[in-house]
Order: sequence, then structure tokens, then C-alpha cells
Amino acid sequence: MKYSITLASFRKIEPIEQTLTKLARQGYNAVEMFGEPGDVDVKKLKDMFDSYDIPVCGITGMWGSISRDGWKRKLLSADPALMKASEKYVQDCVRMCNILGGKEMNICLFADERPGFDRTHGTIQAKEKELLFAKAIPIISQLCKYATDYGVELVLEPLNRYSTPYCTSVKDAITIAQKASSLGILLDTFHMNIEEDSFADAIRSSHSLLRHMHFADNNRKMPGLAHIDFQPIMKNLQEINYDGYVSFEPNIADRNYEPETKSGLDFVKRIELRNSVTLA
Ligand code: LER
Ligand code: MN
Repeated sequence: MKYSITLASFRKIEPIEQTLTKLARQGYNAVEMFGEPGDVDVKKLKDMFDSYDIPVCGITGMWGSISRDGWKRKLLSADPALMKASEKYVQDCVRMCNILGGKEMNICLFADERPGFDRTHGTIQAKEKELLFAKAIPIISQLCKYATDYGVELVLEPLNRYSTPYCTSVKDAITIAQKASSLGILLDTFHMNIEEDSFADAIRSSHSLLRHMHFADNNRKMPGLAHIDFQPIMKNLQEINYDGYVSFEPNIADRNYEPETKSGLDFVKRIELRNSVTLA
């Protein structure tokens, strides 16, 4: 298995160079660069990554409240200006991904805020999702084509209902990915823990489209620090011969994270090893 980690997890606590210095000695095979192309000099960033022995596997899309400008990134918006800005955002990230040598970028589906919508108890009716998806699919397909021309694959990541109620499950993601050309799927254990009936069914049902995994425990700490059982999840991935990255996406509280990022990675690697003995 190839292991990566999201630099977005560290962006508020220290400069990227410091994170890379610490992660490079922990055994990660790659990192995901966060998608804020407007905030960085991409050429300088490329030189910086080249000076560390750790490649960039892709870009983490900064959708929704995760970032200052996230609210503008809405691929399901009814506002043509927001749609245009969202498409441009993906295109800018794709070019940055290409320059940094990455191969994928995740997209998450946000729509206009609905005043009074209860995110805790409400769900979006299937009919409404169908209409929104039908409108978005040609745009997503165009973006996939744009990305393919830069050697990048877009992967659709369902998020849990508290982030966005539109694409929340593997079922939603498969519905869209089957209709959009060259769109893969990213599954994130933190969101799956809230929305999926079963980790195993989600992984098995999406196996032909599954390109990337985000790993975090149910409290968004590194795996092994809370109560998601990563042994069967890894086994399901090993059984489908998953060949994408397992990319850790933890919430990191402060600069003293090295013990966690190391023990979480080692914890999952040990599971992989034990499973491969029983699967052999
Ligand atoms: C957001 O919660 C998330 O999981 C990220 O992967 C978004 O890019
Ligand atoms: Mn994620």
C-alpha cells in the first residue's frame, strides 16, 4: 500500500518546509498539497518539494468551511458567477497539480445555502439531488476532460451531512461517476463513519471507481486513536487489490504532532502486514 498525508492538516500551525522535514523521516510515500493556488508561487513551491525526498500525489480541494474562500467553491450553485469561479478554481488546482507532479484532485459538491435547512435532521430529497446532479454532470465531465489533458484525474469525495448534504454517500458518488466521463471516487473514513451503512459495502460497491482513500478516525484524529476498526477496512481494500493511496487526513492541534503521525502510520502498516499474512 502507498501512504500519503494531507498538508492541509498542518497549514495553520507551521510553514510547509517544517512539516515536510518532520514527515519525510516518518515513512510516508507522498503528500497531498492543499488547493490554494492563489496563495502560493507554484514554481517556488515545486523547487521546495524537489528539495525534499517526498513526492506530491495530488491536490486536496479546499471546499466549504475548510478555507477562507471555500464558500465560493460551489459546483452545484444556481449563481452563474459562483459556478464560473468554481470551475476556474478546479482548473487552477489542476494546473498546480500538474506542475507539482501530482495525479489527482478531489472535488466535493456544495450548493447554495438554504436558509432554515436543518443539517442535523434534514436530508435532500432524491428528486432534488437528481436535478442538481443532472445540471452538474456536464460541467464535471468538462472539468474531467480539462484535468485529463494535464495528466490529472478528478475524484469525487462524498462528505458527511454537516459539511454538505448533497453528495454524502458512496451511492451518490457512484451515480455521478457513472455518468461523468473519467471521474473517480475518493472515500474518506471520517465521513463514511457518519453516512455509510457499512464500510465493506461502500468499498466493494465502488471498487472499479475507487482511486483514493482518506483515513482519519471517527474524531478525525489519526487512525488508532479512537474507535473506527481499521482492520476490516484495510482487509476490504487489500481484497479488491486497491492500488491508490491511503492518505491520512487528521486534524492536527499543535506542533507536537510527530508521535501521532508516526504511530498512526505504523498502526495501519502493521494492520496491512497482518492482513497480508492471513490473505496469502
Ligand atoms: C473535508 O472534510 C475533507 O474531507 C477533504 O478531503 C476536503 O477536500
Ligand atoms: Mn477527506
